[in-house]
Amino acid sequence: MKMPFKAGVWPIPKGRVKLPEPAVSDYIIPSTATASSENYIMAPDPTVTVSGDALTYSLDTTNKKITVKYVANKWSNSSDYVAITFPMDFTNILPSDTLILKFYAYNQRSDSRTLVQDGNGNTLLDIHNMTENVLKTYTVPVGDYAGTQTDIIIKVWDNCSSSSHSSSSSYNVMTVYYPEAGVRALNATDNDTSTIWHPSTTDPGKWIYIDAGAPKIISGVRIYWGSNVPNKFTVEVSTDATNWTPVYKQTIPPTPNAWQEIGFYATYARYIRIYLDDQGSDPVEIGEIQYYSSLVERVASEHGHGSGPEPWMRGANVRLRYVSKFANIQSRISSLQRDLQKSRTVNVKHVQELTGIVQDLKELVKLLHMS
Ligand SMILES: [Ca+2]
Repeated sequence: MKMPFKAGVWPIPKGRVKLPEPAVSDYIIPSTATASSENYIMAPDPTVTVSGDALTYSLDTTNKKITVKYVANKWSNSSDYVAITFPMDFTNILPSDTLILKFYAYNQRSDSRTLVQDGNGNTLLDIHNMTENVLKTYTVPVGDYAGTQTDIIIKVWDNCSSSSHSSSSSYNVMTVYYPEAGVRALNATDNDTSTIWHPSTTDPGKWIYIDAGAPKIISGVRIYWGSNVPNKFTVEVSTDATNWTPVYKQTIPPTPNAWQEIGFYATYARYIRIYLDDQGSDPVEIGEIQYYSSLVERVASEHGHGSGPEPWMRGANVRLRYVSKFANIQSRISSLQRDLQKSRTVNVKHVQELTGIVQDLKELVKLLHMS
């Protein structure tokens, strides 16, 4: 049984670097994730109805979006809105699944409102004054609807009652994208432990990987497991998302609904994959994946590489370049010895060189014993 990494326990094999145990704040949330399957469902085409005459819409079934617009020189009141009804089929979703809603507000009025309801009139989201000119994504738990069908209704309003709208013929109010329900890999990198990625089946060999954005020296990963945890899993790293090297294996189930921190020898990688060797009886649930790199880079930087880490590659193992800074110590000592034998006197240059060698040796010893 392989136990999780504990700082100070592992010896340091030649050419490998052990780094200080990270604090929670040292972990980095990756911006993207990719998985072996993303079993989500896209909403079918909606029916759209207009209440009042201050708003109109265009339905784009190819790009899966609806654009709601103001009508020139009209103003609305509370009964003027566009209602977009998506007949959602949640038959195959799991209790942990979510509904993902996306909106883009263009020239949005400050008194606007967007309401999301289920088929029974229960409110799922009620957004006022949505941020303009930014794609906004909202995630709503829909586990209560698992195994059922229900409408998801999105109502776009303008509550303006006293002033006229733009004098241009019309301008965009709001683009509403078709909702998606189920699980996406990005659920594992949204900084919310309650939104979860899980594989579509319990077959062995399902996986999810995160992207650190660029190759970095990485020495740890932090996983938030949901209710269903694997019997066996492997953490792997890669620089190209094609060739994977295992850095950690576990053959006992981790604790459900909890973070697990896993440390490994510093390695040069961009992608970190959680490979599920044995899921057990239910699809494994992963709430978040974060990686540990910043302190590694800081250590490298503190040892003469201010521009960032520059690793030597030896397979998946890493030899930091700052080790090479000390590689010529032996030849410097030999050179100093030869010089001293030749001159038979000790001058300031000799003392300076000797001091420099001792300084570098001290630094090297400190680095190798770091824990
Ligand atoms: Ca999440």
